[in-house]
Amino acid sequence: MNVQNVNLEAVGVKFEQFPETGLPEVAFAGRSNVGKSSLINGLINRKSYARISGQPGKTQTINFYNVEDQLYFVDLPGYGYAKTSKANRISWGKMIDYYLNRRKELGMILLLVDIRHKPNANDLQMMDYIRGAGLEPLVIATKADKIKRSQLKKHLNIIKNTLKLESTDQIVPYSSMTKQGKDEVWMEIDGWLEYVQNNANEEVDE
Ligand SMILES: Nc1nc2c(ncn2[C@@H]2O[C@H](COP(=O)(O)OP(=O)(O)OP(=O)(O)O)[C@@H](O)[C@H]2O)c(=O)[nH]1
Ligand SMILES: [Mg+2]
Repeated sequence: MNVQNVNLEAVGVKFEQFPETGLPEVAFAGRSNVGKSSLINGLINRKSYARISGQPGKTQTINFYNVEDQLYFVDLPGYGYAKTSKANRISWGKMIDYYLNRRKELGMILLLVDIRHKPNANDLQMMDYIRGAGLEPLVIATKADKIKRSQLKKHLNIIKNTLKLESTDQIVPYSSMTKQGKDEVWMEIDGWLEYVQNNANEEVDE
């Protein structure tokens, strides 16, 4: 999709605050600082529409971005931020649980992991939450500019094995610096969106 128009339309921490949109949603999940907001900015051709910061734990609400009135990108708050309070962790869990399990619009989820590191217990738990909600994520290995090309395969395999992905599941290496992987991510989103839109039309026809 060639994106020109994007709007941050709603920010929510509670189920009642999630907007009623009727449009399909792609959610972005991953550890604090992994690059969720940067990926969103890359996909929508903006430098800093979704807030980015050197401070982990920047995005603490669920942010809904209307993309071309076709779909929403949903920036989920990151997890695994050590300095967060216990109360914060509990409310994070509640919010994510609500979102993943009750949000009818949610159709596709991107799970971001840092290409340099083996996914940790928090990532595995997120994977369980996602699969528990009946979804299989598209895994994005972020900060691909930080490793040598010759190391790429090795890193992707570690991620694949740790997250127990099927051999047919693909991982997309992405860099917000070089925009490597951007077209591939859009191809996946566009393919899914087309499928969702066709199915919606069929239901109306019947
Ligand atoms: N080198 C490099 N740095 C990146 C990349 N993506 C993000 N960063 C940097 O990593 C830091 C965190 O990026 P964010 O996009 O804010 O991460 P986030 O996942 O939204 O973080 P939270 O909102 O805290 O959950 C920033 O300093 C970014 O500039 C990348 O692909 N390559
Ligand atoms: Mg963020």
